[in-house]
Amino acid sequence: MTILKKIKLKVRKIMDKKFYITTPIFYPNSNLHMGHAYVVTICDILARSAKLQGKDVYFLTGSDENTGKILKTVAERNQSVDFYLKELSQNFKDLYASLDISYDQFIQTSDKEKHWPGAVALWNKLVEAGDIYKSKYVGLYCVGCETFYTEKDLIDGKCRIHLTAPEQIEEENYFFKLSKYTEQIKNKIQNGELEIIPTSRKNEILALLERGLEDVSFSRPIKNVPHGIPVPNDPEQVIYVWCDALVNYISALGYGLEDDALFQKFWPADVHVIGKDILRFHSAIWPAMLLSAKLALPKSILVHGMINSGGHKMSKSLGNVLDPKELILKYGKDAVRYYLAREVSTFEDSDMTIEKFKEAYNANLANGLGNLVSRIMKMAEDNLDSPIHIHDSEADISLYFELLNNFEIGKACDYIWLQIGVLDQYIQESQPFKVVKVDKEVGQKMIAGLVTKLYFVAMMLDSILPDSAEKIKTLIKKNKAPETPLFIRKD
Ligand code: ME8
Repeated sequence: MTILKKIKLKVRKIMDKKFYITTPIFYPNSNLHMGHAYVVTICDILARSAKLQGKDVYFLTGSDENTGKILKTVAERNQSVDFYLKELSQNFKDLYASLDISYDQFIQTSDKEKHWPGAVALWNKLVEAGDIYKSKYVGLYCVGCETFYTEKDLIDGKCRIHLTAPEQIEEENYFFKLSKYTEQIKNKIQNGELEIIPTSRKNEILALLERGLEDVSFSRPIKNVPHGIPVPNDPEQVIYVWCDALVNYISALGYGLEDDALFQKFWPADVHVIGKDILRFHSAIWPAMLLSAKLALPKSILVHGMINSGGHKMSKSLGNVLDPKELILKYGKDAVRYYLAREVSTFEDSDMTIEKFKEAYNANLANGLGNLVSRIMKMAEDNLDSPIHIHDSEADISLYFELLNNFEIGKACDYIWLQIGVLDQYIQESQPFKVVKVDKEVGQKMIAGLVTKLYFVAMMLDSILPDSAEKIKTLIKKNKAPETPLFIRKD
């Protein structure tokens, strides 16, 4: 790519006044675990940060409901699909509320009014482009992944993710001409029009494109997924759940509906945030669908690292699934947000255990941030005559925002905790609490300076720990020390 083009892409990113960010839409086969809490939390941090930088933000999340795998669960529970989905989506929303997730819309793909017209409209576009044809699919299908596999995708004949043997199926399906778009997608990823972050994931998808893409089966017989979206003009078939799920990113904005103002305003997405497990769907199948329908491609795809627990992938059978709700109850929402933002690597896989969580909580929240707030505000309450008035414009936190604009969430947190360390050290070395006793004016100046810097820390924390940031700002406004520490040490 030429330097000029690179600069143009960067300028496009900075100048754009709108910011559209999405999470994956989750399967509603059980409650969300820590991995799901992770992706919604990092999206929330990026959404809040964009808003604080004056962007018009739209933050989408939701659930992927036209999947065959919930049929087993509802049969076991003797419930209807609708009843089950209602209960589960409410659980999702409760978790979001308990983590202060500032989403704008929770899309459910079972929503016949909101989502189905978009899925049908897009399908019709693929047909119009001549990219849908009927053929026989003979092969393997893993219901857990809702994915068609070949023998070479398996380990010992089993799906790598679910460790079960996929079903052998023989079906007459509609296929999508994915192969036709291989070169175009490769070019767009290579020249940065579709940015895949980090580079290791970009290289992984480029290697896949280099080997070439095969056409994919894009529908299933209705008897397998009776609650799926019917294929237009063929009542025997439903749209393959991944085709329907990916469309959520535009149907939520009104694509296919009369009122598509949100679509006109926010598409293309600035960033789809996903885990590496669904990279191929987002950086090969989704761009191909958009190219076929002559729609703009998302600007970037951020592929985050996965959370393992005790060295293993979280799984119910291993009993190592971490429930975010339990940690929120015991430690508070900001403690969980802190851990996910800073202690989990943004791009690499990380291991999470309760022991690690407690250690980080005590060291960096109870001792680090919490202690600093108590120390500074105690000095301020005891020695300042009135609250300090600070204007947001006095702060220079552009470096912090730059890190977040580059999706470096962990580094952005390190930057804040570096400032916390500097303030701690200053108090220790300069001892303003002693100075103020011998020279009131100089001591007061030092304390006012500390309060101002603490305010800047709170401004940065706005996107990461919104609740704590608000508490710190209120204490500063009232010139009061907290009655109880912001984070109480846990043994
Ligand atoms: O794949 N660590 O839904 P899903 C970190 N419905 N993140 C994790 C994680 C872990 N251990 N486990 C899951 C689906 N995630 C489809 C998506 S999108 C059009 C359709 C996160 O419920 C991660 O972001 O299996 C992963 O990509 C996503 O949850 C998968 O959620």
